[in-house]
Amino acid sequence: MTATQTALLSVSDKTGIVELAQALHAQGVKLLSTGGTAKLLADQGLPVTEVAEMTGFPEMLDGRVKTLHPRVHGGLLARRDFPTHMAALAEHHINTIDFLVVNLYPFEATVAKAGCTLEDAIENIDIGGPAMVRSAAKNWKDVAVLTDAAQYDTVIAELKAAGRVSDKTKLGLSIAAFNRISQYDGAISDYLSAIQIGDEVPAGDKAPVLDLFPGQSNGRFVKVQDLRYGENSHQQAALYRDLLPAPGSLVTAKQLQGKELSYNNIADADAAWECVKSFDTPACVIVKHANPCGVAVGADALEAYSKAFQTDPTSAFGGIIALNTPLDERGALQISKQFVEVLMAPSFTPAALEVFKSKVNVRILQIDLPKGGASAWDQGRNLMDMKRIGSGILLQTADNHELALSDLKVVTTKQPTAEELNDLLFAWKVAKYVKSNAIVFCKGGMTMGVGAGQMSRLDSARIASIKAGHANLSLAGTVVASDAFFPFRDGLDVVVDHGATCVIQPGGSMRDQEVIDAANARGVSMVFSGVRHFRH
Ligand code: 93A
Repeated sequence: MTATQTALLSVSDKTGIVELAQALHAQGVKLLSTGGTAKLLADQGLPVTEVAEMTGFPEMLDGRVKTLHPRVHGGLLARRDFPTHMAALAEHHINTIDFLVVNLYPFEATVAKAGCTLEDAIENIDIGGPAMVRSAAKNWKDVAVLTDAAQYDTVIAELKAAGRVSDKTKLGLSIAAFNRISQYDGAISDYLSAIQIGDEVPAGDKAPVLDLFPGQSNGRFVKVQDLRYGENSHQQAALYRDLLPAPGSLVTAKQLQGKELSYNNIADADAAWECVKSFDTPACVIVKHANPCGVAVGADALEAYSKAFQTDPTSAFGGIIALNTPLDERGALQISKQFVEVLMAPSFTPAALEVFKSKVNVRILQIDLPKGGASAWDQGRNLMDMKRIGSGILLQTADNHELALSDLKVVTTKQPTAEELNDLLFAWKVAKYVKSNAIVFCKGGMTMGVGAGQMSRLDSARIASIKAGHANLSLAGTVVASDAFFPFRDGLDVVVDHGATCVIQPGGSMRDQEVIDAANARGVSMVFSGVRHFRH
């Protein structure tokens, strides 16, 4: 080692600090330290200079200002290879600091304790510690920054062996330091955010906060509950919600009766709720296995439900039913005729709840709609969508595109009628929530046949037609929505063979002209939406 090196030690958790200081001292490193740490080291007979003595400034404001001084930050931040930096240090009588050993005020442990007051929490927000850690971590080539007792041995071993700490280790220490600071700041922001919404961040490791997308306002999740199992009984599962859930989202639901929700219940309920809340008028969505098997609008809950049920009574058995409108006794009596797993609505009349009282297994959820109705729907939406893949995660912004009448481009000679246009927009809304390939027949504000999740669009079209047949519904004069373009005319031919008179699809295929010609030849109208709604 050439010039004398200096270490600044300032730790709340004093584990291993004496041994580290002894080892540094044995290597000829000068020791600088803050009040409590300095006292402990001095008590062990180590020669240590207090930071206050070095800066010529006492610790003040009950310790809030201890190390926030240019003598400290100058010593940490100066680049040893920049003559101007070194000259500035010399001019101001500042010595370099080569090792920084800091662990922070125990904010996380403090707020995890029962009865922690806001005052306690605030006093445990470390300011000077993270500031020094950031300075040192930024200047990692010249400063080894230790933020965890588990790092002490490696640094000492390298120092003993080579008289210096390797660049690789110093960079690793810098990364660990920035990770620690971002965790620490995340914990503070979670705690304060939770206070602001009058909620409590559940304490300790029982409810860890997951910080999946640091820096994103909706990237932090708190555990709501463990679930009995996942999609299948051999899988473990838990529900987490956004730290600040959007109004009108499923996780804000109040369960009024029924058994605990299962993993699949929650996934299906979410699909149904997201779809139903996109309608401005009374609507009902029935979901099975993540797909709508019946969707309808109507004058009230009874009418919307009755129409939605008609689409596919077989699949609706054991379904998840979502309404965006209050449920009264008449609607409840009708719904109670079928086996229902989960029933959701913004409100229930007492008489409606009475209907289900004896059906103790029916899970009833009350969920407020986002204020401002479907037009304010974005309030209740996820900004980020995610899918786990092998050793990775796919992230995308959510599919929140909404189609307006003015977006439609009629591509056929025949124009859609006003009634067909209404149904087109309805069908398009539904298709967005149907797994790809999605083909949705609709008429009069209700689904008449839903083909979902097939690997070929042609099969989805066939299945939708078959299902309509099973439900004794006539597809004559229906409109059809296709979530993505028809790659060939065959899909169009199938839906027209079954009676469709008007089709909406994104367009954009190499063979658009072939499909347009087919529509013209068959005397139906077709519009392009210009957007695709794959959902996998
Ligand atoms: O109150 S602070 O935010 N202000 C400071 O200037 C400061 N400098 C170091 N907290 C500060 N620290 C923290 O003090 C360190 O991060 C460490 O956790 C603790 C060590 O204090 P002591 O050596 O007096 O026990």
